[in-house]
Amino acid sequence: MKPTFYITTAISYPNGAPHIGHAYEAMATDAIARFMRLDGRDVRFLTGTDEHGIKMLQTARREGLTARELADRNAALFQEMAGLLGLSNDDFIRTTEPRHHRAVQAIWEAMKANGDIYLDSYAGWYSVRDEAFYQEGETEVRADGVRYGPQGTPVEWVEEESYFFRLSAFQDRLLALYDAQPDFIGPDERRNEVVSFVKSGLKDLSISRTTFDWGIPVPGDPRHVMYVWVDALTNYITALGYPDVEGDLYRYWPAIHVIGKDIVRFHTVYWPAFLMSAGVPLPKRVYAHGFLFNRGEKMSKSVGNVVGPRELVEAYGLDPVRYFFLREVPFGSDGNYSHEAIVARMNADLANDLGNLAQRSLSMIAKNLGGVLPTPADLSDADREILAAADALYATCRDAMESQQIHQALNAIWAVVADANRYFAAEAPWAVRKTDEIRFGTILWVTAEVLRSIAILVQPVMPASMAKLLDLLAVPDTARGFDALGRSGRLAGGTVLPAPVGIFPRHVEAKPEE
Ligand code: ME8
Repeated sequence: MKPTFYITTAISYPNGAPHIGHAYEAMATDAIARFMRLDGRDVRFLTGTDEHGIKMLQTARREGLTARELADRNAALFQEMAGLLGLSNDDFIRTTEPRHHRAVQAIWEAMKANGDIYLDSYAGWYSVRDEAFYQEGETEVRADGVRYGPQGTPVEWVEEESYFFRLSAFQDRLLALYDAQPDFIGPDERRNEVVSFVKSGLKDLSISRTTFDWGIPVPGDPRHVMYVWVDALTNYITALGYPDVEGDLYRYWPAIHVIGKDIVRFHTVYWPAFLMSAGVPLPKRVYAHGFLFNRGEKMSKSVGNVVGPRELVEAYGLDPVRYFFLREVPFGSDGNYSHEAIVARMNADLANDLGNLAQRSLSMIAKNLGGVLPTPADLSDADREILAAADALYATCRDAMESQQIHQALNAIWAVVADANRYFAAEAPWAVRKTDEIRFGTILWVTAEVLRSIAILVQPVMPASMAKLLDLLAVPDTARGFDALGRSGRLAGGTVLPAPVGIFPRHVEAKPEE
């Protein structure tokens, strides 16, 4: 039996069309899911939409729609984005589905049965944009006279009857969790923030609202709908069949949650506390990526610099977009993107470094050897060295991907791409051919074999392009998993290769119209 691996993205608010921040999180999570599948895990990858709450309702009103109409219209755009980005998700959850309704009511009942839910009244600050309650000390009144929360969004005063979750009772258990499971929160910077937030003291959390009805009703008291974060977080277990914890899908729990840095508190304080209360085992890890900025500016509709995922994919192609974001932005840090930066990576890393190496070596096989992969003769030190560097990549990538350091895996791979280019230039097969056919064949075999390792390992990030490269190397579908890396899957001399074609076109600027 394969070991299971469960990974999730945050579920997005469909109060607008998906933006590049959503796409980034989805592509990164997809790359990890694909990596683990190729590495022999039984993977479950979940994404979806978070459709309830006051933010959705307010946006719908502004657009003259019902909340459900808005949710239906925009959830379809998120599903479309999953197709556009080539996501390999196994499920797409919408929090308006009956299966979710049932799971959320069940977790509420479980928390209540544990004595952690009580009725009182709430008076405090609320940010609709963050769907978050804040303590007064976390807010500030700015020069414009408006009071803002810690994420820079306006807060409003809320006063109403509300059910509360006894979060204050979980402070010690949460601190013990962060202590016992040091990699529960990553990166470390985020972990430190959470630990100090929890150490500073936790207040009970208001978890229901009475002033609107776009949400899941509280069991036994339908005047209240549940706080959208109780609802949203539960999606991760709904999708495994909760409350049927004996069901087949439940074997995938616990999860690794990939989220953005703005929602760490919900995932690492509230969520584990809800689960402890409900008697559900905790997630394995919560990893927060950074925010993407268009040339350093935060993307927002008001600033008008939102470039949608579709425009990016249409302009540069899917695989280059996936590669760009995952290589350029250390996963966990904020990052910038711009046309110039994307084109630079496309042309240097993809077209030149990897694309040209493949094109030049495979063309020599086609032209000089009738398209038949040569059999290597004795290996030189240089051959052995470059093969060893390629073989070592698996362990390096595995370590990096186990800790969500996608960029480190790509850095290591492209260091070997650079080595392979140096090897190819130094061995000068085009000159060797004239004096030593056998050595010529060996150089080309070694190069092809290095390309094979690279193509197998890059599949999670650029699935379509690497499928093409593996086709050019005549690697059968059954030999593209990580178990075929290294000696066990070496290319066999004598194999007939298909005619080489380019994998990565250079990006050429369109000429301005005369
Ligand atoms: O927070 N760069 O939904 P959401 C990178 N529904 N990531 C970004 C980003 C940016 N500019 N903007 C947003 C929610 N994100 C909740 C989640 S989970 C149970 C509920 C990330 O649509 C953000 O950090 O506002 C989050 O992880 C995801 O996109 C969805 O954001």
